[in-house]
Amino acid sequence: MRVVVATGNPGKVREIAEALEGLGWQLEGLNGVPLPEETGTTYEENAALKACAAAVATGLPALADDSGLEVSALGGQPGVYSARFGHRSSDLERNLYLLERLRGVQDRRAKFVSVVILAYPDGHLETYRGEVLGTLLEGPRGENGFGYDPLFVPDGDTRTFAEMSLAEKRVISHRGRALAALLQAHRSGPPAREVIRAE
Ligand code: ITT
Repeated sequence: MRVVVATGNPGKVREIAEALEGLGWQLEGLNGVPLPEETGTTYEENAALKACAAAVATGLPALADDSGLEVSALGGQPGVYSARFGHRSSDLERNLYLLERLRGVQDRRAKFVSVVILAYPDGHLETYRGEVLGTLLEGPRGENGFGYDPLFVPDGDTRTFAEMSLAEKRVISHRGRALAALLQAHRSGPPAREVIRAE
């Protein structure tokens, strides 16, 4: 099956390609198809916006991820607004801004959430969600990954996501968990659709 990966984030592309290798899908880039503005207020809404736009524009099934970091001491912020946190324009600036907001704060608990949606050109959607709990360091560690990875230590580990390989991060991460659910559902071909019959 040819599937468009509807993201402009190269870090997500790498993780999605590595996680779905076993399916034998032919993953394709956006090839100039623009992604819509993320006007939703939930991960599900924004993932659906991106996946549907790409599926309609290309006529192919399209996969999108909407994700974010929810920080306990900030009441769950930045959440769905993680990519624009503090109106900062780079990962480095957003990490510095987050550290600044958490300066002197004892409660370092945070949660990563990922919602992956596979949209078909006929409008059918499959939705998968993954979460991981962890804590935020007081300074960055590690060179791998993207976004807030250098600050986030998942529960049960001592390394940040940026100190892990793609495969190590996949086993634990929010996106890895959402993609594992997709992989499981597609183990023996596309999952059956629920049929709603009108009497
Ligand atoms: P697309 O919309 O084009 O997919 P994006 O980066 O704008 O790319 P989102 O709108 O879903 O994606 O924003 C999610 C942000 O949350 C992302 O930019 C990172 O800052 C952060 N984030 C999500 N998953 C992450 C991960 O696995 N590691 C580190 N940061 C992550």
